[in-house]
Amino acid sequence: MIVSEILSELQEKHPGEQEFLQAVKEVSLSVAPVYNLHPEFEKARIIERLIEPDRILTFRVVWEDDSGELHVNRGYRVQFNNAIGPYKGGIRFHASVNLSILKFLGFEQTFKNALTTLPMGGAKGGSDFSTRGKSEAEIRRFCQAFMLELWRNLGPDQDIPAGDIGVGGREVGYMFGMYKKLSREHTGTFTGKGLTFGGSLLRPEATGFGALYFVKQMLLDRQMELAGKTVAISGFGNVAWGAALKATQLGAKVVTISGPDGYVYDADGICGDKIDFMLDLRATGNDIVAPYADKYPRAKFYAGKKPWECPVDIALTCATQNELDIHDAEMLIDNHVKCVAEVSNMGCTADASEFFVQNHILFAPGKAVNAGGVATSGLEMSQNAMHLSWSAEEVDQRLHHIMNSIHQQCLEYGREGDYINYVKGANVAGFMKVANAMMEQGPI
Ligand code: 2IT
Repeated sequence: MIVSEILSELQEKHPGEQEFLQAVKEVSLSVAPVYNLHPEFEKARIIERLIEPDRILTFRVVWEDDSGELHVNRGYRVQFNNAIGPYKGGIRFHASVNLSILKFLGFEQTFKNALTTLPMGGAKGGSDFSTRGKSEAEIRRFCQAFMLELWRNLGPDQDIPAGDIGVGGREVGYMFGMYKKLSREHTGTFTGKGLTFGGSLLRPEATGFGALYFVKQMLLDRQMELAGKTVAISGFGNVAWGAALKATQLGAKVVTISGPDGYVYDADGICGDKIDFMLDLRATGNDIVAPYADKYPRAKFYAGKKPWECPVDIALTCATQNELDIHDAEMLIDNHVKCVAEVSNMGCTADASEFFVQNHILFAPGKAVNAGGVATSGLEMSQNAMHLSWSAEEVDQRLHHIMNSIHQQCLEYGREGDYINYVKGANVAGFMKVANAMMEQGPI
């Protein structure tokens, strides 16, 4: 494989798909050395097949607002690769959603799911619909309209969606309800469901919890402890909440959260009822974090700024893609950051993540760090298939085990002398599993 050729062809075919190109570039640069040791991969055109999704569904979603006006949005499902299991991945509702973003997410999901050790292929879906400022009834009507079109392409062994940005338990509930009605089956076709209808204990917390188990393991490998460390978190949604909760439980001090409006710094630590308050903030639907500083006046709100300017031991991106750039990376390093982990998918820009690796900063990519979310979705699928539910302890134990196994895979494939290159480790480990499955199944 000649990476530059792959990329220039892709660039020519899909010139506007910056996020997708960024994700493909990172993975292909990591895997090129191993790929080139396997002439059979080249012959089977594995990389060319991997960067072309199995299929892309796009559809019109028409919904009525509370004043009787009709609106038209675009819905998508990118079924990226099902070599190792049925399509699995979240649904994102956000004004920024486009094909480039969903292709990057579906591509990343394919390798992430391979790392979980569970049999799940990669997919992603969503719409350029934003729940911000919408009424409950409008959100419900949108979810139902979205499902009316998509449902035929889903199934417990075909494609199993879940939540992502803008899609939480409420939206999954409405979509699953419509799916169930149309298919006349009550199966595990969605994950992140409510606990009364097949949801798994701990799924809401799982991405954040898993991320902290992973970070703890990264630090341990360098003879450091999580307890006593200061942590900057971005975002204040479901993932940030789980990360703040587990970081606090493990003895670290979370000092920031952020929103599109800026960030708050709380020197006392964001713990106890302040973590619960994150959920209240989110529930307002206003997408602003500033009210935290009104409620807790010892905290300070910095309008229009990102939390990466704060001196902290650990930085965790928990909001969205490319939210930490080279300038932020330089500031973090100048402030002697000890560990940076992407909890959001592709949280760092390409130059920022390269900069961390070049400077031998302890740094890990989203597909390893945040895989606990989809892993626990996999555990929800298992429980649904067996028609039973596990205790929170059982799910937590399995999640912990899976995160340690992902860390182990990163060590195995990412060791570069004394340094662990987690980007390379995660990419190569995930790639090898998918590539070998594709080889065994023939050129389809
Ligand atoms: O990015 C992700 O891994 C998710 N949004 C979760 C996907 C899932 O199927 O649980």
